[in-house]
Amino acid sequence: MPNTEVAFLALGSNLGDREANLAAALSLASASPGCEVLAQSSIDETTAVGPGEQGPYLNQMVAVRTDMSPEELLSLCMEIEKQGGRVRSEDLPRWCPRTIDVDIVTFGKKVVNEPDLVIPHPQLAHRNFWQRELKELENILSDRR
Ligand code: PH2
Ligand code: MG
Ligand code: MG
Repeated sequence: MPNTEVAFLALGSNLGDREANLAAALSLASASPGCEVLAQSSIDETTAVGPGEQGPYLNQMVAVRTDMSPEELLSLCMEIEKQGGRVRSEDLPRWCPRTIDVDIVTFGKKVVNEPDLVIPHPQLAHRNFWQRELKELENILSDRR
C-alpha cells in the first residue's frame, strides 16, 4: 500500500460475549481492504470509566497499517461497531454499555480536531490501560524491525 500510516485502534466491550465481540471486531478490521492488522495487544479487564453503573470492560488495542484518511478510518470503525451489534440512538445516554466500541487512538503523527473526530484521542492521557496496551504494541512493532 503506498502512502500508508500506522494507526492504533482501541477496542472495548462490556456487553454480551465480550471476548467474542473483540475477536469479531479484529477479524472485520483485518478483512477490510486498505487496513492491514499489524499487531494486537493482550486483553485487559478494566473497571468502567465514567458516570453511572456499568459492567467491567474488556479492552484491547490493535495496530493497523492503512492507506485510508482518518475520516475514512473512522467510517470503518463505525461500520465495525454496527456489524458488532452496537446500537447508537439519541435515546441512549452517551455513557452506556456497548457490545463493541472502536476508537482511533493515534494516526501516525497526525493531529485532527474536528467536531466528530479528535486525534490523538483525548482519553489517552487518562486511561492507564490504553497507555499499557499502546506500549505493548510499540514494543511488538519495534522488536520486528
Ligand atoms: N469506554 C467508554 C466509557 N468507559 N471504560 C473502560 N474501562 N473501557 C472503555 O473502553 C470505556 C470505558 C466509552 O467509550
Ligand atoms: Mg470509547
Ligand atoms: Mg467510540
